[in-house]
Amino acid sequence: MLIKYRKASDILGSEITSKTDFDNRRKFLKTAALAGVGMAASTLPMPAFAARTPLANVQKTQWNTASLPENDKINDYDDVTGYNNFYEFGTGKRDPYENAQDFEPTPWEISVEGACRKPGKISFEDLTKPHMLEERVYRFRCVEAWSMVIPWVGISLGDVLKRFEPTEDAKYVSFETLFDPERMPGQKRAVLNWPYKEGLRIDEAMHPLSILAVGVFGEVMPNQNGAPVRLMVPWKYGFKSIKSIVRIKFQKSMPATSWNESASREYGFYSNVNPLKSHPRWSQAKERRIGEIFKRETPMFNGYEEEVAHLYEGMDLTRWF
Ligand SMILES: Nc1nc2c(c(=O)[nH]1)N[C@H]1C(S)=C(S)[C@@H](COP(=O)(O)O)O[C@H]1N2
Ligand SMILES: [Mo]
Repeated sequence: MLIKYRKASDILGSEITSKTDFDNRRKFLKTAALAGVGMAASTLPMPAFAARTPLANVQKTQWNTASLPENDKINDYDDVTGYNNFYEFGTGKRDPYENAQDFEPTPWEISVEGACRKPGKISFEDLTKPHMLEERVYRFRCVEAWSMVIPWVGISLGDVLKRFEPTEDAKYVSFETLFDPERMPGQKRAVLNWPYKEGLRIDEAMHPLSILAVGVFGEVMPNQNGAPVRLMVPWKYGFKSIKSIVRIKFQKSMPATSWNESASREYGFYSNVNPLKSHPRWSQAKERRIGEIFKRETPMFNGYEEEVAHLYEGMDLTRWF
């Protein structure tokens, strides 16, 4: 058996419950929240939702569990899927879990445009079809100075991009999340310039660590984590890893990004994890691993320095933050 974190058969009997049970739980959670009952994410009951489906053909790679240092333990499933940032479903850490359950991520299409010879639309099924899915256990560092270790399932972003034959003009790649306020109710409030937008330099996008993630813990991506497909670039702050992608565009100029548009002094285009460059309102030198009490030091490029430092040779990373 390839995936050993959490088998579908373990989940089926014990946790998949009826819609009524689920609604009752949601009511309970709301009441508990109103009553100010504090609960750790990991003690909350899991709801039943369509996403608890195992993925087939997942292979382990050099980035699987075995490659992580002893002190980097995979976070609990309940933390990975219950403590999220996904403003399309609310700005609280618990909101995506609570509000994204009814989101329907199928059918799904991504439009690939711009400086490439073969632009077009690609369905989620076609996107993932020719690839063997890979498990990649990555450290994940949010700009808010918390972190987790997450076993993603994904495909190489570079392999996908090459299918569209980018041209010489493709210096950057931009990404956009679905814009549909009826399905993503957080978009009814102007907390960001919707749709959520992100971007990478083409060499960053083509780097073997960059993936399009379609699952976690060997299962189909839960809605709150960015179903059905999201970016995962582990040496950058978490907000670069845009969720629920519907558009990818090759372009000559540096793409606009939602967080940079909202606060350019705080969020630059590169957003590489850098303990030496403070956020204007807090230090980035340390982080709290979710599930731990004491802070850890944040490593340069989130610990992926050996793999990615060459991409930024000669650049002043305090200027290009
Ligand atoms: N579309 C979209 N993508 C997004 C976000 C968001 O609000 N909307 N939040 C980002 C931030 S700040 C983080 S830390 C990660 C969180 O990913 P996770 O919830 O799977 O841990 O998603 C990123 N991608
Ligand atoms: Mo974040």
